[in-house]
Parts: sequence; structure tokens; C-alpha cells
Amino acid sequence: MPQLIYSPTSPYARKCRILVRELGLSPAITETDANPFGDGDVLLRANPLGRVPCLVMDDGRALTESTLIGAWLNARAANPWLSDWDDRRLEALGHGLLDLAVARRVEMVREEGLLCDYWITRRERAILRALDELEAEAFGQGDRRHRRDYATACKGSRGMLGPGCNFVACSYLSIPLPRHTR
Ligand SMILES: N[C@@H](CCC(=O)N[C@@H](CS)C(=O)NCC(=O)O)C(=O)O
Repeated sequence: MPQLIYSPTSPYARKCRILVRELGLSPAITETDANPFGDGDVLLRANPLGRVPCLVMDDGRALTESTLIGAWLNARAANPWLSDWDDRRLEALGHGLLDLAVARRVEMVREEGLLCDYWITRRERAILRALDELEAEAFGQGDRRHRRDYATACKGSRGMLGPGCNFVACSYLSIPLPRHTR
């Protein structure tokens, strides 16, 4: 049976785990919890990159990118989600947003004197630009709704990979950071 190696704190893994459930594939995929920073055998044997998520297929070969895993899961579903070029465009934007959100978090949880304002501010500016664009596309130019409304709109667009990815990115961005960060 295919095995999805994940960590509960990884938003990339969360994307894949949501898809497993939404696509009705839970009975056909086993899930194994592995902290990537523990460098455990199970993960390193499956993925030389040492990252989660990682999906080990029946023949033992592994898929090591969440977008690829998502496409693989979708291809196996009885009722696959829409994934045309426009949806893939939105998914790529959401995936980039997730990369920025994770990079910002990594910067912000460094010890006090190691925080780098340049990188944090650079990530934040890009996150805000991406959210502005996604919101303008969803609601129309000039419609200044609350950020939460965009996450809710994405959640409402079930059945499409792009909004699904953007929903996970928005939820990850709303997680509070530790106290010593700004
Ligand atoms: N591009 C990869 C990113 C995966 C990724 O960076 N996962 C993080 C957890 S959120 C990880 O495993 N980090 C461990 C490391 O970088 O050593 C994907 O989309 O799956």
C-alpha cells in the first residue's frame, strides 16, 4: 500500500493529507508521522532530501514534492478535482506563497540576535503582494475585504487544487509565532 510520510506541522504535508481525505483515498494510503529534523531512517531511506511530505509508491519509488504528490493522488481518485491550466497557475501561486510563509517562519523563530530583518521584510512584502493579487482575482480589483474572507472563499471552492493550496497557505500564515519574534 502507498505510504505518505508526513509531519503534523508541515503545511506541504497538510495539503497532501487534506487531498487524501477529500478524494476518498484514506483506506488506500497509509500515513507515517516523521519529524524531518529527526533524520530518522524511515524518511531518509525514502527521501534523500530529508523532507516531508514524501509518498512511497507500491514499487518502492518515492515522490518528493507536495505538488507532484497532489497530482498523483488526484489521478487515482474516482472523482478527481479540477486541474486545468488556470487551476495549476493558481496552485503554483499558492505553493509559492507557502514557500514564502515557511521561509518567513524559519527566519522568525531564530534566536534573538540571529533574526534578519532584511529577509523577514522581503518575505512579508512578497506575501502581501501575492495575497493582494489572489484577493483581487477572487473578489475584483478594489474590493478590500478582510484577509479571512479570502481563506473562506478558498475553502468554499472545494474540488479545485489551486484554491485548496491557497487555503492551506492562508491557514499557515494565521498561526501565531513564538513570543520572542516580532
Ligand atoms: N517543495 C517541497 C517542500 C517540502 C519542505 O520544505 N518540507 C519541510 C517541512 S515544512 C521539511 O521537510 N524541511 C526539512 C528540511 O528542510 O531539512 C514540497 O512542496 O513538498
